[in-house]
This record gives sequence, C-alpha cells and structure tokens, in this order.
Amino acid sequence: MAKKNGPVKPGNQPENEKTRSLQPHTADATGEWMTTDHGVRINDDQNSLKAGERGATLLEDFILREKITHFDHERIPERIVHARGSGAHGVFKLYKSQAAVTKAHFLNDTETETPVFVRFSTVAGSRGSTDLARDVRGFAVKFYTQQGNFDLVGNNMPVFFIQDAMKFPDLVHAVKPEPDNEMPQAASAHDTFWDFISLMPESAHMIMWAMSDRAIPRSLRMMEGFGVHTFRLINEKGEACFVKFHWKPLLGVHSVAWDEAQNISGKDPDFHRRDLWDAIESGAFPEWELGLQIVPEADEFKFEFDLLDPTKLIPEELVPVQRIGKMTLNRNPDNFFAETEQVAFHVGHIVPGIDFSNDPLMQGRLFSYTDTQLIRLGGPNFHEIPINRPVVPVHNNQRDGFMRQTINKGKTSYGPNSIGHNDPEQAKSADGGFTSYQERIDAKKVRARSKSFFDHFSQATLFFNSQSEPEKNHITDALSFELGKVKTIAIRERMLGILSLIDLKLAANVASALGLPVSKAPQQPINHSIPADGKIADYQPLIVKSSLKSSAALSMANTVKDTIKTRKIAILAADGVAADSLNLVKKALVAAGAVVELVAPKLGVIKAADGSGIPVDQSFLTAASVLYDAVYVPGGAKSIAVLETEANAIHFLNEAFKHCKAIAADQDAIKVLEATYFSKKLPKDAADETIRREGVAIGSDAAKLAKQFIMAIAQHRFWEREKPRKVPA
Ligand code: HDE
Repeated sequence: MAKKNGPVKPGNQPENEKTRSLQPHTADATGEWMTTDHGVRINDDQNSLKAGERGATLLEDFILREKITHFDHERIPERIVHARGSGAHGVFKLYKSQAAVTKAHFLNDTETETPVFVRFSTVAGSRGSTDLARDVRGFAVKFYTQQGNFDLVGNNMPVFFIQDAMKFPDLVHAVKPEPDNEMPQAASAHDTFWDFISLMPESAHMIMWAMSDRAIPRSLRMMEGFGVHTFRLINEKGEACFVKFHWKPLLGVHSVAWDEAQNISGKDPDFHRRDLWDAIESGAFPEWELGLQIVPEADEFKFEFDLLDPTKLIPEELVPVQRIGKMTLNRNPDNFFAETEQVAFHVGHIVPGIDFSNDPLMQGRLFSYTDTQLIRLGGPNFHEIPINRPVVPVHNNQRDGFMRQTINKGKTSYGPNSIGHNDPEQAKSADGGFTSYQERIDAKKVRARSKSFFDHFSQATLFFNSQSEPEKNHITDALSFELGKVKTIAIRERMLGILSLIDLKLAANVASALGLPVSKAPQQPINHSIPADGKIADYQPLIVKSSLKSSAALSMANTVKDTIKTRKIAILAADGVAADSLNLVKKALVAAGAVVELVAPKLGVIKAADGSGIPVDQSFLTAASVLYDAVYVPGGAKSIAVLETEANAIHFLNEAFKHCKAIAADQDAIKVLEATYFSKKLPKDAADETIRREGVAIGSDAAKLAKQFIMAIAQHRFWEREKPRKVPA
C-alpha cells in the first residue's frame, strides 16, 4: 500500500497512444516507502548489517548486496557511433494525403497524429563528450504508426563519407580516438582521420559538408535532417517511385562560429542537450516539416549522378522538396536511460508503402543495427523495452531469450500448426501484410562498384560554389585548422591534392595556411574501391562538372531569418541601471519569443536607479557570451560606471562582437562600448537613434532600439564583420 495517496505521475504533457502505452511502465516514488527490488520495505538505507557496531559486514545483508549488485551493473556498452545523444517525444501530422505515391497509412491519413520519438546525436564522441564537437549530427526519428514502427535514421547532412558499407568500420576506426593513446576525443582533427579521407576521394563531397558550419549547429532545433539514401515509396497499386526524405526546421538552419563552438565545449558541454530540453520545458516546441523529393521510376537514369550513390544529393532545383507534414517535439523524456539510451533505431524498420533501394551503404546498414543492439541491449528482446514497442500488437512465434517480458499464452510457437488454429496468421497484402517491391534483377554476382559511382568531385564543387563568402571562409578555416592538427606532412599534401580537384582557390588558401605549396591535383587519387583485377583506366574517377553552377538550398545564408523565437539574449547591468529602458527592451524581446537573462557582477538582486529591485539570472562568473545569441547594455550612470571598468563585461562584449552577434546599447551606455576593442573598428557613419551597421544598435529611444535589435537578432549573425574587424577576444 502506498504511504500516502500521492499523484502517480504529474501528467504534464500531451497524451497520445505512445505516451499512454509508456504510462504503466513509469514509476514515481512521490509519497512511497523505499523497498528492495522485491518489494520489501527498507528501514535503514544508511548502514550495512554488521557484527556489532565496529564489526565486519555480514554476508547475509541482502539489502546491501542487492543495492551494490545493481549498481555494479548499471552501465551498458555505449553506441559504437552516435554514443552521445538527446531525445524527445512528439507527434507527426500530415498536411495532405500522399496516397498517390505511398500506401503507408501515416502518409495517407491527415486526421492521424503519429507519435514519434527522436534522438539527435554526434557521431564520433563518447557518451560524455561535448555537444559542440565538429561533427555530423544524427537525426533519428521513430514513427509509431498504426502499421508498426517506421524509423527514419538520418543525419543533418544529406550525403555520406563512403559509398559502400564495407568501408564503414574503416571510416569509424579512422575518426575515433587513435588506438595507441585514445586521443583526441570527439574530434576529426587528427592524423588517422585525414589519412583515411585523403585516400578516399569519394569522401570529398561529405568533407565539404563536415567542414562547413553545418557541423557546428546553433541548436539541434535549427538543423535540417536527411534520410540520405534514396528510398522507394510504393502505392496501393504496387507502383513505385524513388524518394529522398528531408526535415526542414521552422526556425531555419543556423550555426555558431568555430571559435565559439570550442568555447562552448568548455563553458557548457551540454549546450545542445540543455537547449533542446529547455525549449520543450518552456513550451517552445521545436518543429520540422517533412519534405519529399520524388523521382518517378522512369527517371532513374536521368541524372548526372547515380541515385543509389549516397555521396550525392538531388539538387532542389532539379527535384523540388514537397513539404507534406509537420513534426512537433512536445515532451521531454521522463528518464534518459530508459528512453534515450535504450531506444533502438533501425534503417530496416519500414512499413508497407516504404521500401529500400539498392544503395550499397543502406544495404549494409540493414544488417548492422540489430546486430549492434543485440549486444548493447543485452539480447534479442530489446523490442519489448517500452520505448521500442510499437503501438500496435506484436504476435509471432519468436520466443524466450534474455529478459523476455511477454507471457505468451498457448501451446504453439510454430507455424503451420493445427492445435493453435494456425495463429498468428500471416497477413495477405490486402490485410496489410508487408510485401517487398518486386524489383526485377538480372545480374551476375560480383564484388565491384558501379562506374556510375566514380564522379567524386562534381557535387563537392557544387556545394562549395553554393556557399556565401563567409561560409567559404569558414570551410577554408576549418580545413586549415583540421589539417593543421595533422602531424604527417604527406597527409596534408595529399589532402591539398584532393582539395585542388574541388576548388583551386580553396586549395591555395588552405595550402597558404599550412605553409605548403599548392599540390598538383593527383593524377589518380588512390582509391581502394578499384577491384584488384580491374583495369585502372576503367575506373579513373571522373572529373566532371555539375551542370548546375550553384544550388541555393545548400547555403545557410538563404535560410529563415525572420524570427528571434527561443534566441537567448543577455542583458548586462549593475546597480543603478535604468529600469525603464531595461524593462522596455526586455518586454519587447520576450514578446517576440526570446529568452532573456540578466547578467550582473554578482548574483542576487540589483538595485535600479529608480530604486526597484531586479533579480539577476547569471553572474559574470556563471555566464559567458558564447551561451547567448545577442547582448544588450541598458543605460544608468552608476551601472555604466561599473560595467565600463568591469573586464568581464568588456570581454563579454568583445567576444559577442567577435562571434558576429547583434549588440544593442542605450545611448548613454555607449561609454561601455567605447571600452571595448571593437568600438574603434565600428563604422562611424551613424548618428545616435539609428542602427549602426553590422548588427550594432545604439539609441536613446528604447522602443526604437528594441525594434532595431530584434531585426538584427533575427539575422542570426553578421558574418561580414568577421574578417575585416577581427577582435582579440
Ligand atoms: Fe548508422 N549506425 N551506420 N548511419 N546511424 C548506428 O546503430 C551503420 C549511417 C545513424 O540515435 C549504430 O544502434 C553502418 C548513415 C544514426 O540511436 C550502428 C553504416 C546514416 C544513428 C550503425 C551506417 C546513419 C546510427 C550504432 C554504413 C545517415 C544513431 C548504434 C553502412 C543516413 C541512432 C546503433 C540513435 C547508429 C551502423 C551509416 C545514421 C553501429 C554499418 C549513412 C542517426 O549500427
């Protein structure tokens, strides 16, 4: 019996079929007695059982033994890749039926809200590594549909490093910490990674993405997602088309600066996890639209690249992305381990209406996921873990194994059977039974790669050409940083050769940073995918040019820039601050959906000039500019006098400027700005009352200032100030 009849669960979040199905598995100790795992109440959880107060502990202490034994076994193997992740529950709602192309119910019925569980992750780092590592982000979505689970296990980049699953262990061994000294953690900037990459020209396109700012997102909520492989959709008539899946974030695609990312890693290694958690807790639910790029079967060979090659994307200019529904993440997990850690995604979890293609990377994944989960989750019954269960019933003749939860009734666990009415019965296609797409295959069994996979550079160049100038600079800097950390000169040189096949200027700029001559493009990049008995001439990587010069969707410069929702703004203030302008600007920011924090020399309450008390959220010790998107300095003579001599405040501003963030100050607070390094570098063309160029707004009319500031924050960053106005912060 419960100690008191307290609530079992706070029931704080939206209900759906999956949430309800999780309820019976949740436990809440509010108002309960402490018990052993077997339900016996414990009356002393402080002391072990001893032979006298100063005597040895007795083996019969079953309470101590149980507690320690459980503790000893609390860890499970972390994922070999994507170990560090953050999860959330939500729903998917379809805008318009897609019955013409797929019979998948959740893509047909606009009335149904399909529950989802999403896990975002970095790839290379361990479970405890930093969120802001330069890395690809995993974007895995489990749809609990009425036809069973569909997992869309994608990334935040639309292509991949390699073309064939055979090379995946090599790729991962190369990027993981080096085996002799287990360094570096969660970083690709080391010899083994670039050694491998420089020998694998097929990675060229993905390397451009990984060296771009996509690898250092501002928020998990501000990333695109991609299914990467070409899948198939099948309609009721059995007709198929090819499809690429996309997730488009409604807040736009935004990133941080590399120097900022490195700082965040120290100041708050949980930055992305916290950001996702806080947004959902505060009701600012992250949203993405699901997009489809549909290619009729007849168009399979229409493109300059092979649809089955996972190092290629389909430019949106060639096949537009149709936005067909919206995913909203609206509930944080109750328990990280039970949900985010134990969730098991699988690219092979598909439902009728969706099917695979012959992408050789995807085909290899079909084996890997269950295999790794068998060991990670301890046996063949991990589908019974609550987070992994579908919302529809499961019936088959699979039985037993470690940790079996289901108590299957009846005598039969085989089919056909006569004594159990031959149940469970297989479903015909008309009854919703899954049937594989009847692809015609007439082929020789070979261990080879299609020649249509040997253009490795056209889309790497297309990606680079599609970037804005600041984005190009960031790629150049990222490559210079990463290769600068590589100790073996021959690897750097080999990479310069690869880069010169992508863009000569890029190669020249990186070469200059490395103090090396620009290498000549290698005649024949080393490529181990050439079969031993193949004629090298047959496999020359094609140096072709994409017929598209650039593709707008590939640049983050073209993303949504009309909202400041969920952006974090710091207000720097001290005793004597002008409460009226502080309150007015703060109110305007909050009304526009931003999260505002007051940062002061110390915690507690500051006393404003008008005598009012304003609670402080962070001190200069606990806060850092890299944890905010913008900063505002209100007026007030005393406050200004403190801040202009407070090194932490000046550093805060210099650093915010360095990372190209919007900055606002009341006219009289200009003195604080004048104490910064960048004030000398500010364009002096603006009088008061106006926004200065490049995202620095100063004015005495607080309402007008707030408006200018909001417009500037919505721009996200003023990258154009980065190079000409460098700040030593
Ligand atoms: Fe994965 N991948 N992968 N992968 N992958 C895993 O499965 C693998 C690939 C992706 O949040 C593992 O349960 C192989 C591409 C995500 O739990 C493992 C190959 C894409 C996640 C595995 C690939 C992904 C994983 C590790 C090449 C983007 C995290 C733990 C053939 C489309 C899911 C686990 C989560 C996880 C194997 C390539 C995405 C080892 C063999 C391409 C988002 O099975």
